[in-house]
Amino acid sequence: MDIDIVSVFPEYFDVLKLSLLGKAQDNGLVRIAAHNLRDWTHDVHHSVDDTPVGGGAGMVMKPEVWGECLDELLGVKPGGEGSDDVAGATADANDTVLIFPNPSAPLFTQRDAAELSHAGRLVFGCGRYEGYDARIPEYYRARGVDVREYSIGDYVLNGGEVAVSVMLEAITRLLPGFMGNPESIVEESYTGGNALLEYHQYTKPALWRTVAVPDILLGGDHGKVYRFRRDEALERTSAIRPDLIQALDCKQLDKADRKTLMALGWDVSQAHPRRAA
Ligand code: 6GU
Repeated sequence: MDIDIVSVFPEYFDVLKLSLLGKAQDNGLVRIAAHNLRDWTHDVHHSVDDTPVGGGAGMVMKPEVWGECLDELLGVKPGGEGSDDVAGATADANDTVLIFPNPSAPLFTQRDAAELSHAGRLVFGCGRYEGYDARIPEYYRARGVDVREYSIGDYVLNGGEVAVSVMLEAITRLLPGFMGNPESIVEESYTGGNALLEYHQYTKPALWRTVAVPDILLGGDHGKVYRFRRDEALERTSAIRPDLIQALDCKQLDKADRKTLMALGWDVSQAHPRRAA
């Protein structure tokens, strides 16, 4: 997978050389290049932003600089002012996705990470300040580029750099050959259609200070261990993320799942669980 990141702080992405993502680059599984947006400016101040049209606080990233940068990275031939040339997208653009982190966009989920792990090339554009001119994604979308905007959660960051790091980690760990143990991906929270939070994990010793591992996990009865963990996952999800319980497909729940959910106050007689009256 080829990854390009555009930012006014490209050094921010030096950390991607560490850990598993660093190893994946050494192995040739991914190639990551971080570019400085200011390299595409022409003025002495290397300015990338300007005041918002219509007024308001802060600064907005200018479309011209992003345009020159993205035309080059995506191989899009610029269509000038009033141009109706919309056939400029690159030949290999069909496996390229252009992604802008944006706190006002739809939430980035595991489903998006899984889908994007199949792309051949990802180009991330990090906004700073109050955001970027809305015509940038609009323009490239109109030229046939697959453009996405995502938020990583309901809180505000100073720029897209951290959000890009988060999305990149979620996407690249799903690449075949990235993880030492691919099974650990299958069992995780949010994988598959019926997502639950994970059950608690323990290692040895069975008694640490005052706190013991639950007896069932030490008994060696795999059926009982499965049920214990499944019930714990249902209980924790019900308490912490009831929205995930409401999204479950009741048809995919077994009898014991239903019994546990009913005991937790859920009505499981319809397509999806609802709070029992
Ligand atoms: Cl993608 N960008 C910024 N600046 N803040 C955020 C975000 C993105 N997602 C959540 N907060």
